[in-house]
Amino acid sequence: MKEQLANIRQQALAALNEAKDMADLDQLRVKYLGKKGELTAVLKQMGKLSAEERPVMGQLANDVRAALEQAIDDASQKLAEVTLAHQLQAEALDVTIPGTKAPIGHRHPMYIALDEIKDIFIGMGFTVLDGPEVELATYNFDKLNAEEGHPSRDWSDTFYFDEDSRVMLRSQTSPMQVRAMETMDLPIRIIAPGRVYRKDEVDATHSPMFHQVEGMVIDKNVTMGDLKGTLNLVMEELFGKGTVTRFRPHHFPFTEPSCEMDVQCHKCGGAGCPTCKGEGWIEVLGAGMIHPNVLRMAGIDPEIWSGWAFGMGLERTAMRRFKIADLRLIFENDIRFLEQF
Ligand code: 2NM
Repeated sequence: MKEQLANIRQQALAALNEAKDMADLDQLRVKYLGKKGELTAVLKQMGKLSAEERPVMGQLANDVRAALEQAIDDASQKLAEVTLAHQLQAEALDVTIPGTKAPIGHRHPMYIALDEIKDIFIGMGFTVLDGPEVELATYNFDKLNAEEGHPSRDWSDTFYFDEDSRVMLRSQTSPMQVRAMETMDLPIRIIAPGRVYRKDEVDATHSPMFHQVEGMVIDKNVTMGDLKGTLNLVMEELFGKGTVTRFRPHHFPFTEPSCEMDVQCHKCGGAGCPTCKGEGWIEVLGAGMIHPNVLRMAGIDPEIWSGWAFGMGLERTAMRRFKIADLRLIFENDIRFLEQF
């Protein structure tokens, strides 16, 4: 029996030395120390021993058990250390490696253009106004001298909310200019950018919702010369020094006289090319001297005060500024398009 115990001890220690992982260790623990293990099997034979031998063998068996338990503990600890060391190496984190950049968006090209326009006007002392997109026809038409029967008041052109054509989606931002005339102290220098709505079919140059920037100045002794000088400066800032412009007579109900403003084509210098459709000029805005009726309806005496106003399409301005060929690109928000700006 003594020999059996010595064998178990020797074999078990040798096997423990070979153990590769915790599963191996568990298997060995069961094999040698378990209820049906080899050491237990030997102990079961103790009954056959004499009374003198029994305590000696008992002691020896306990020594073997203690030695194996200790060896298993040691091996287990060593395995844990090795596993941890491997893990630490495998999962090492180098905090000095630059991180992966999160993709960051940027302003939409149309709002880049709008911010440029705002900066130009703010630099000249204008205030930027915001206002409602759902408007009263009174403010959108009547107070702007567009009488009943004016073509733009037609149901085929305007989004109305009610049968009586009283409430509508604004078709221009001028109602805000009227509100400014009614509420602000004179003199006034404002611009009014924002969304406007017209019943147009979508194509390369039209959309039922688009953006406008309108603006106006009301002061004493304001003339058409102020209108031309100011707008010329704006175009130079927007399209570059030396930008050539021209003003053509036009008609709007809310201004008299009225005009449209062109800039000479930056591509061909006025000779005519695809960009300007062979014209040599590109239309940029409408403008004029605010009609005395409009001033009077807003409670401003046209004998004392005068003013000029303009309105320009923001999409078209952004398209010119960034050489965008199709209006629909502005609204589709395709990342591949937006990333270019
Ligand atoms: C345009 C063209 C010409 C305009 C006039 C006014 C107001 F309220 F002062 F009368 N606001 N906007 C105006 C003038 C708008 O858009 C093409």
